[in-house]
Amino acid sequence: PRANIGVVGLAVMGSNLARNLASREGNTVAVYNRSPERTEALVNEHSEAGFIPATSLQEFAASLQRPRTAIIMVQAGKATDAVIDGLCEVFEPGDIIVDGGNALFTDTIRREATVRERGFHFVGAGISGGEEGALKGPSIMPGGSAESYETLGPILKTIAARAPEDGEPCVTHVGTDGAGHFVKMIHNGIEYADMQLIGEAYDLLRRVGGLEPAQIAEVFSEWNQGPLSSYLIEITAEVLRQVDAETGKPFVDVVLDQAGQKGTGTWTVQSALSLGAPVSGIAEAVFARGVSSHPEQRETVRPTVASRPEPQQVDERFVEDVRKALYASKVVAYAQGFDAILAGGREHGWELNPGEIAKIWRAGCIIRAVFLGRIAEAYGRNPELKSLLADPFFAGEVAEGADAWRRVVATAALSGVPAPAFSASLSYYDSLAADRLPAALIQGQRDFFGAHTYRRIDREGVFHTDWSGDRVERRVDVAPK
Ligand code: NBP
Repeated sequence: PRANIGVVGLAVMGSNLARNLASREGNTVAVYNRSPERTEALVNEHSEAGFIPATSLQEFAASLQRPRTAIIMVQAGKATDAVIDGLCEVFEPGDIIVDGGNALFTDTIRREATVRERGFHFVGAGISGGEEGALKGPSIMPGGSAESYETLGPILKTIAARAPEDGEPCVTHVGTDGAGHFVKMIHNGIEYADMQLIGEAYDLLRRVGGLEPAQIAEVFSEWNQGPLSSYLIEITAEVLRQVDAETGKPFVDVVLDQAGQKGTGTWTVQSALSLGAPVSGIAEAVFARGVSSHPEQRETVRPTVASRPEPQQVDERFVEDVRKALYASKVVAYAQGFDAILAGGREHGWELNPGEIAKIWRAGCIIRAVFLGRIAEAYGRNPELKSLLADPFFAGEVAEGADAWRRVVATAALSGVPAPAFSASLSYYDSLAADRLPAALIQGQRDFFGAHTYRRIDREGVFHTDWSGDRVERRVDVAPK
């Protein structure tokens, strides 16, 4: 056996990952795909890679050094289970099976338990960065046992993206069983929020600020030089600069305004809801895609809206205001995302390190940004941080932009331009900052209709007012669930 690593599943992601692995010194890569044509095509097109092709899983297993380490890159779901079963037939105890697909983390928890029973290591690894990342260097979020990471970690370090700040590879052992796929899922949720916030900034600059797409592209390119510098801002400028060859119109004006999704944003929000983690920025981003993709509903409602407001008059300050609103809302989205990560860790018994997670997102993945280095620093300063918004650096940044943020949200509302993620993020910030919340009134309502009881600000204990009788307050012993 000559290969130190194998890849099963040679569609675009698996092929690119295999080529990436083969291009790094010290790796010899075994490759296998259910349909042999894909294997042949890869090996023929990339003879320089020195792949060891296999036409059966037996042959694949025989070509791997022990402990055998194989990365599965097949369609998430049933295909993954089928390949895991197949590998368990031909591997031996102690070997390492890695799922690099986009699995739901609860599936990974289940698979890890089953595979471990059979004596193998199972690692669910979130891999971000799309096709190009797989080929040139992704951000990798492996879960699984610490023991398997001793073998797998050094191999993954050879292919991971490297952070521009310090050259560190963007991979770390995230936590046990499903931790890697969980963190990858939240990454995708944050990506939804980031994209929505950028979309709202564009919409406001255009519809209120009166700028054309090409001008907005310039604005984004300029923003990309500062603290907002990120892959998503960079590609936004590219997309806005694009002109449709057929019509000569801006590309954004010829694309149907119905956003697609593959479901990872929905998973993030569902999981966060179960964890009691309020990820309103991410949720609004998922909802906004949902609203956009029901044209029949939009077409029914649009004519019923009698008068739509004129865009507010804005001055030259507006562009900078939007930048600050975008930045502050982004801080909130990440604060919420990291809260969800930590809540998941508590729920599932993972010792997640938020600073390390921020670090491995600095390159390779879609949300890569200068900003993530700042988040890593914040958790480095205080690993027990209760919210990113409480970190002195981010608190200062958001406070500095707060007036602009408020002007932008108010301007959007008065202009009739939807800005769900901007406004939800601002409300979240104001909620955390408020001296008192109307939750007190809600407790009163709950006690009124359901005798759900409440606590007082001035005394220990649990209380209930007899709303339907004498309206006298009584202390009760146990709060009902
Ligand atoms: P696909 O998701 O299109 O899956 C195609 C691969 O699955 C082929 O190799 C196919 O083999 C194999 N396969 C299927 Br389908 N059913 C199988 C079965 N029952 N047994 C064995 N193999 C089976 O490939 P992809 O687009 O390269 O994505 C691979 C994974 O990476 C997915 O989980 C995807 O969600 C994830 N992904 C991640 C990113 C990212 O940015 N991180 C991007 C895109 C995809 P065949 O050739 O014999 O049909």
